[in-house]
Amino acid sequence: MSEKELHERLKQSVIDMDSDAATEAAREAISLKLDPVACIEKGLSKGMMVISDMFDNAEVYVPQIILSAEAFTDAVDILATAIKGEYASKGKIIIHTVEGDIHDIGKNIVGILLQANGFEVIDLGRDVPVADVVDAAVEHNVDIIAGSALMTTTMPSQREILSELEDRGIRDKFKCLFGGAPTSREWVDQICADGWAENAAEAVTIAKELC
Ligand code: B12
Repeated sequence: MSEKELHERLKQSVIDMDSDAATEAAREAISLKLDPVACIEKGLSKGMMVISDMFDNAEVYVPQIILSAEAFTDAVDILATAIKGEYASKGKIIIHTVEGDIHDIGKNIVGILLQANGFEVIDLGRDVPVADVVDAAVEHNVDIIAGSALMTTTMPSQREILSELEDRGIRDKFKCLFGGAPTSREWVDQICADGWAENAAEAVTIAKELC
């Protein structure tokens, strides 16, 4: 089976909400020594995009999305074991999904790619209160605070993180890198964050610049 065919199978497994097919294709990709990052980006993520569009058009609903997300995550768990990070750490990053927001698929991809590119990544999970994000940044003495927001209603939490840093007098100790579908370069400029990226590959480039 060619690399392209396997990417297509991974994509289709997410669209079909079929966790068994996703894990089987992921295992096959590993045994064929295919690039795991390409499998995520050109296979699974493309499938998630199709499902996202179907969700936006009310062609599928929350229960189906959850099944697609499970298929996606199960396959990523297998592929991630084959992603090798560089030995020397390029910097320390905490990553999280902002308070009030439980969407974590994009955040997880960004975290995996950052790790694969030599960053030490501490994942705080999803729906993380602003104060906990700042506490963790201080405790782990990180270089970058990375935050994901998937809803227009939760984007303001990114601004609150910056306010919390200002209030504690530690804004200059951390670079803040934000992302998520409703965010934009204009948004991070408006709230005076340090970086924004549209996707996981770009997030790695910006993180390198910020460090
Ligand atoms: C999957 C999904 C879900 C799943 C989440 C599963 C999970 N574990 O994440 C479930 C079903 C649980 C869900 C629940 C809800 N959802 Co939802 N969901 C989606 C959906 C269809 C896809 C999101 C996704 O995973 N995309 C795929 C990933 C790969 O893309 P991504 O997240 O954008 O990430 C990429 C980039 O943005 C970037 N990036 C992401 N994070 C970061 C971070 C950094 C630091 C950087 C640099 C870059 C970066 O890189 C990533 C990789 O390339 C979107 C629709 C859409 N068009 O986005 C709606 C959507 C986000 N959901 C929506 C809503 C309303 C909800 C619910 C409130 C529904 C409900 N009534 O219960 C709840 C939310 C509850 C809560 N408190 O959070 C709305 C939000 C509307 C708004 N206000 O903005 C959307 C837009 C759908 C819609 N059109 O209405 N959802």
